[in-house]
Amino acid sequence: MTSLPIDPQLIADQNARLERHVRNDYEHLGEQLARRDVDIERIAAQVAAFGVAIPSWGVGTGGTRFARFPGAGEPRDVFDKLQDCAVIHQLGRATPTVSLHIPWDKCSDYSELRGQAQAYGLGFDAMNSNTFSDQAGQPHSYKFGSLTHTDAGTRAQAVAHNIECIEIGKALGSQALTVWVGDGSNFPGQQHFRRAFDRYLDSTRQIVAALPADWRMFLEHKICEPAFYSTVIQDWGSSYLAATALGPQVQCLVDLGHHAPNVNIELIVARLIAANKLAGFHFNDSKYGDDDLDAGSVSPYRLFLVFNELVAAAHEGVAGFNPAYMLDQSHNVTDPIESLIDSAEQVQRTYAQALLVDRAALDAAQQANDALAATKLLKRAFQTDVQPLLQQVRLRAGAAVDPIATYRASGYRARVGAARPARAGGGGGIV
Ligand SMILES: [Mn+2]
Repeated sequence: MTSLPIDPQLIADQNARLERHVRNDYEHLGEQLARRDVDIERIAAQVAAFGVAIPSWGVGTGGTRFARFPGAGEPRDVFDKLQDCAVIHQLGRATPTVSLHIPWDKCSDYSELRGQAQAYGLGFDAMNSNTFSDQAGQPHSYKFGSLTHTDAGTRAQAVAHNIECIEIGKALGSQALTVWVGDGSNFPGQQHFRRAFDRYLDSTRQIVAALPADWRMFLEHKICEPAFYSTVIQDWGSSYLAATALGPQVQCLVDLGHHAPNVNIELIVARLIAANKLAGFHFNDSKYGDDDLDAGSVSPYRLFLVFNELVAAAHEGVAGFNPAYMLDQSHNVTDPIESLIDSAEQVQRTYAQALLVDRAALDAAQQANDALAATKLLKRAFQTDVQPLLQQVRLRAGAAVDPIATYRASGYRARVGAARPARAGGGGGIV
């Protein structure tokens, strides 16, 4: 029996001081929404059922290509990471699953890991493979690619690694594999574009053949980095072509940071929904490129417009619509636990706001070509302060009304700082 990492009595004590305010604010918001013919209890039930996965690598301090500045109590292995994820879920109740990365999260006993997760009330989301860096002792290097490498032995090694990720995922109860490759080129002429894509399809076909019938495979595209001239799965078009060639179990994952500047991401989302090829999301935010900043920290309205498409698809009952939601961020200057609690709340908040869009009125405005009325309907939903609703949902679930304040009051970081001695060294690199 594993006890939860934060004392439930502390949460109860902290909540008791705020409970009356939450009740009053929630009642007031309920009255406001009722005037818009919105039932606050219906929204609260949908928000309570919403979850976004935590990436295991997100609970460690991130870094840039220049340096990494580790914090106290960094997780040392996957069990430490799971404990940090349990803190995030206990306080926020918005993150019921963890997404693992192999080989970073390899361990000797996956049934023990699964049992530990269950004790925390956590499950496992998509598995993530790594063929963008070399591991000690591997026979072939990924310096010039993995699934698309010109050398057949290197491709076979990358395929075998992805199949190993599926096997580990099966032991943990996961049902999806996310494949992102750093393959590409740094010089014009370095790579034969069409042949590299064909090799990608040949390799990924072998991975798809190893997928259990109830699994999905998520293809994650990225415009650049680590290859800076071209990447093999560069954009949603390449991703869609591959997913279409690979069959119904394969879909396209949208990482918000993996697009060219000013790309209309919500339009891509709509296209993928229409084609029944939307796998899900890696939520984060950015100012310049793949910055991996906290979700909604720079462009909350863009995040809202993405959720507007998702809520519209669910509202219209689009067949097969079942996106997976995950955060994918690099926390360089904050306590990763605080960033992840706050980002999960931001995603939850944005979902709630998108649920407030008056769909019938929007349909009518679109039909009548009333552009101003249509855009104001979106703004009205986005500008609604749903904080009392989020607080009420957490209060009812036994989570913290103010999760960051309760986390700071718990002393958790200092506790794990003492229990997890800092490791020496630590080079640069994006985590
Ligand atoms: Mn990603």
